[in-house]
Amino acid sequence: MYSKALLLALLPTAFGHIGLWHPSAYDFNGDGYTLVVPMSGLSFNQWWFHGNLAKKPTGAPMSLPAGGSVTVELACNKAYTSYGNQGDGRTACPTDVGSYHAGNPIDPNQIMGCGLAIAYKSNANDVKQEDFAIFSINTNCVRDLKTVFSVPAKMPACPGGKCICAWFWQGQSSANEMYMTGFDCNVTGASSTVAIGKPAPPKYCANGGCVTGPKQPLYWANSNPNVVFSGDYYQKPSYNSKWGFQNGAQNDIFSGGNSPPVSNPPSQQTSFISLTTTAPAAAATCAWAGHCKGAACATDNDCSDSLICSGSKCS
Ligand SMILES: [Cu+2]
Repeated sequence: MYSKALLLALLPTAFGHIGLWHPSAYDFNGDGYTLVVPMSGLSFNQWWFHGNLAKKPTGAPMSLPAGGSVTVELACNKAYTSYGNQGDGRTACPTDVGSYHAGNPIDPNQIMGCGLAIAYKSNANDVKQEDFAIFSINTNCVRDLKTVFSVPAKMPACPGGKCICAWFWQGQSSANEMYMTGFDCNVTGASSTVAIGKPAPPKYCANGGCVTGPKQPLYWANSNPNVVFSGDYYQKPSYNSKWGFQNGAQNDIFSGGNSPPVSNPPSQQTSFISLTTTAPAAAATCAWAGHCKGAACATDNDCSDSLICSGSKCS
């Protein structure tokens, strides 16, 4: 007679789709399968973060090293990841090639790519659809359990050491459906302070007219889509050149970003403001910007280098 535990062990592992597995993910501690279920025809609250906003991660945010790369685990069941005990360490779904939605055997032409998006907010409940910008693409996704994403070198630091990220995918050989796994993330080793620009919705552009610069993820097949899908099987939303996405780090996402304001050192501002003259700032260049030949001055000390103050102007 089988014990209950043995009976459970004999039940087949559920699969059929793919999700991202990491302790930083929303619903990482669920049943090991529901997280991978595709989404189609759902209301916004049902599909956004896969409906898992309340199922907070228990792990630390995933580290995204600026200028480096991050390796994530994609699998049809948590059991096949390094967090389970049924995997081979390589294969995203050892028991079901159909989970890749790319034919059997896998047809490279049906591999649609997948992407990682980031929102510079620390609370997932505050993130809106237009906040997410795709910062990395792997056009050879989904094929492997361990999938590498390059991180743009110019990614700025996250507010309070935490951002909100999400993985997005869809298959070719499947119904019209999308996948989204939300997770906490953090950019490490940031050196730039230029923000990502305002992301725009992507467009199908196999015949030209691609959206350049920062782009939102592809939201479709559910309520609140942000892209126009023709309905053509071969024009499905995809994370590749057909929709304007290049493989690797998305280094063009900083256009339109907000640069920190450039200000002169206080000492220079003070000396300029103290002047009563209305002479315009000199256009000439010298070692001390704003104090070059022709600039307004009160004493020789207001002028750059060897220039002297003559007639209230550096000369
Ligand atoms: Cu599926």
